[in-house]
Formats: sequence, structure tokens, C-alpha cells
Amino acid sequence: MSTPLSLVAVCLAAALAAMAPGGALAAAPAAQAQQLPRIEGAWVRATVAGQRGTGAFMRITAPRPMQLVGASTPVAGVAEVHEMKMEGEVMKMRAVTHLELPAGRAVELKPGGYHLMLMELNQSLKAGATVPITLRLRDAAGAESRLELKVPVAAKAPGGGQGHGHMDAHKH
Ligand SMILES: [Cu+2]
Repeated sequence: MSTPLSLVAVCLAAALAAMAPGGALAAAPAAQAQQLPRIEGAWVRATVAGQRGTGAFMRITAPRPMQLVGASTPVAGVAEVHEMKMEGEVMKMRAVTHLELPAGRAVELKPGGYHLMLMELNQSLKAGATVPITLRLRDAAGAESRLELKVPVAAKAPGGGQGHGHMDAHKH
């Protein structure tokens, strides 16, 4: 495992379990962290001046059944999980309450499909910059955890989906 950069897992579930009476669910934070999803090929689409919204994309592989239930980032007032769908001839997008992450199967957030929608941007996002994004996840038992990412800003998908997809923001 070599993620030199920035894949910091913060486990709410462990904290919650620790507070639970009886502590039957208590587990070491490290053990919990290993059960969080693997993120590959993450990027945020760069914006132009005045643009208030953009999308964030990545491939998410959960080691156990989970749901992506939300996201947040300091650069946007609102971050939502969106899906895009053809309605008749028109491509429409809408917020979804959760996105299923089956165990061991990569779920792709990509242009034209599911994505994280970042709205009410408070700054423009230039290619080469890095944006912190926190994913909120829920497991089958209802325990929530958070996964903190540092996601590179790019004009288009990095590497055309090739390569091993680590989150090295500064590889060109
Ligand atoms: Cu959207």
C-alpha cells in the first residue's frame, strides 16, 4: 500500500461505537479505516471565473456494502450526490439521497453519470489546485463514517482512466 499523499480516513463509526454503552461494537480505528472505500482517479472539474457549480468524479470501491450518503467541501456551500439521466431527449440531473456501494465492485462517478455536485462555490477552481472533499458513508448496520480526500482540480479526467489511479495530484 503506497498512498504517500492525502488519503486520510477519519472514522466516525469508531467514535460512535466507543460512546455506545457496552462497547460491543468498539473496534480499533485502524481496523475500521481499512474497511473504508478505496478511491481512485478522483478529480474536480476546473471552473472559469464566475462559475458557481462544478462536478467531482472518482471511482469508489467499498470493501463491504456501504452507501455514499453525502459530501462536503470548504470550497462549496453545497455538495450533493447527483445522478444524470436521459429524460426523453434531455439529460437531467438530480440529487439522490444515497448511492449504493456494493462490496468489492467499483462504482464510477463520472461526467454524464453519478457525480458529486459542488454548488455555491466560494472561489474559482484552477487546474493544478487541490480541493479537500469529505465523503459521508453509511454501512449496512447504519454506522456512519467519513473519508477525507484531497482531490486534484483538472480540466478533464486525468489519464483517460488508465494507470493505477492513485491520487497523486501532481502527476502530469
Ligand atoms: Cu449535478
